[in-house]
Amino acid sequence: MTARILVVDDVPANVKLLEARLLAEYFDVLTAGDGQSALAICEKTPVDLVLLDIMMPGMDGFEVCERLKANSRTAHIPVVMVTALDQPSDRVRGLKAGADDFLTKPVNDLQLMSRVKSLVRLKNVSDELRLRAQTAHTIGLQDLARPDRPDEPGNILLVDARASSQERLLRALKPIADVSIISDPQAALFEAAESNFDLVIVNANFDDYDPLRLCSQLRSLERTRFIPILLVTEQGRDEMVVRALELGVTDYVMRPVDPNELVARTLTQIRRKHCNDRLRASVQQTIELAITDDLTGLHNRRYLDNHLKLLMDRAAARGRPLSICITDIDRFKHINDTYGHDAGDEVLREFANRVRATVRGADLACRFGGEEFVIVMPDTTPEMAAIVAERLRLMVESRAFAIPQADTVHPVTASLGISSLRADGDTPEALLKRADMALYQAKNNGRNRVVAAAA
Ligand code: GH3
Ligand code: MG
Repeated sequence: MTARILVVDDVPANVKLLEARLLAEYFDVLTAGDGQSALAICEKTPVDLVLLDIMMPGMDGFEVCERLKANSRTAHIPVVMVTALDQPSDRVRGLKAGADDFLTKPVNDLQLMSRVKSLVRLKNVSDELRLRAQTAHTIGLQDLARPDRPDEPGNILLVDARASSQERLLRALKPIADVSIISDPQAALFEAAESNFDLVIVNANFDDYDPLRLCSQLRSLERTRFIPILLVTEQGRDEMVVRALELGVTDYVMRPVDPNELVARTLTQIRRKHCNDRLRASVQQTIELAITDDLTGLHNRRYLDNHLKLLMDRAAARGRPLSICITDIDRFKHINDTYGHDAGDEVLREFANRVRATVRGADLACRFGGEEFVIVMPDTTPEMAAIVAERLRLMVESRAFAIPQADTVHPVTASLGISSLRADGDTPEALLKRADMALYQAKNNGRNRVVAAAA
């Protein structure tokens, strides 16, 4: 993981110390000795994380944080406030100023690295989302270009053996999330796999159960491996924390738990989970958009070009038949000319619906171009294909198409050409070409008919 981290502190020795540790982990480090220059750096350079001291002459850390969060160009940069242990009120102020997390002086390595890595991971996914939103906006896909949504409340599973600590943690978490509580770790694993949690908090307080066992099981199950895990553990159990982080536990808090710290870390993990979920959904959506025809919702030509070869190879390998049908609406130009382009679009949509209603689930229906559609039918002989094509022809002819723009209906017919896979070697281009020639025949023979290519 590489990231650019800005260390802000007015005491040069403190800056040097943090800088050295971060450099040792191969982070890229920038430094600032006061609030003004920190703000200037964040404006000018891409920064992935700010480690911010509170007590500084002139502008203090709270104000720097508030200003960063108020500026749309820097609001997305995570801020970690470096606070003194004996000043719990600083954390409340820090949260109000928009801080994402806290580090306590003197800063220990484990804390430093887990906080930094956790927030840099969050920044990476949210950056990717912002980038995609930008691209989507540029190419006019408003649906994908939604700006960052406000934080949605999270769903937390709290695994905790003791009623007293359950109570205490619940009090801190209730204002920011829906919390389910389970005391038995095995039951918790099932619950996590069954429901949709954004975070599992594991309190390491079981009498004779190793909490890391649950963490590792959560990491290995398909249904739970993307859920962040926050471990709550005893002060001084550093070796357990190190093992937990190695296992893929996302973050930790030490007992006695400071509610503000718990809230900050919980919010970070929930945000990251939501960002990740949206990222995965957006990848899925992008794929669907790339292979779908906008107007009709059928697959588009790009998809057919890629998929037809696969279907043909599979049929050939199994010695199964495969047929395709190209269909073209008759005198479609006339519909456009009479009722307008929008009415034409409406007819295309309805035509696609009738195609969809005719074919089986295993068939592949695509919009090939303007008013031309292709249906690929695996496991279908030429005779069967002729029956399907005839059924579609009738479906189109039998019921006139609604033209809402002119408040009328219009009779529509289509011509269809079919061709079938040759056993002695065939290509998608040749198969399509034969169906296209048959379609041309159907048009020549008077339209509104099915013609099969010669075998
Ligand atoms: P034929 O029976 O010989 O197929 O005659 P036709 O009028 O259907 O064929 P032609 O190729 O002459 O015209 C097709 C028209 O389809 C021309 C084009 O403007 C129109 N078209 C292509 N794509 C779209 C579309 O997405 N929406 C609309 N409304 N019209 C389209
Ligand atoms: Mg036509």
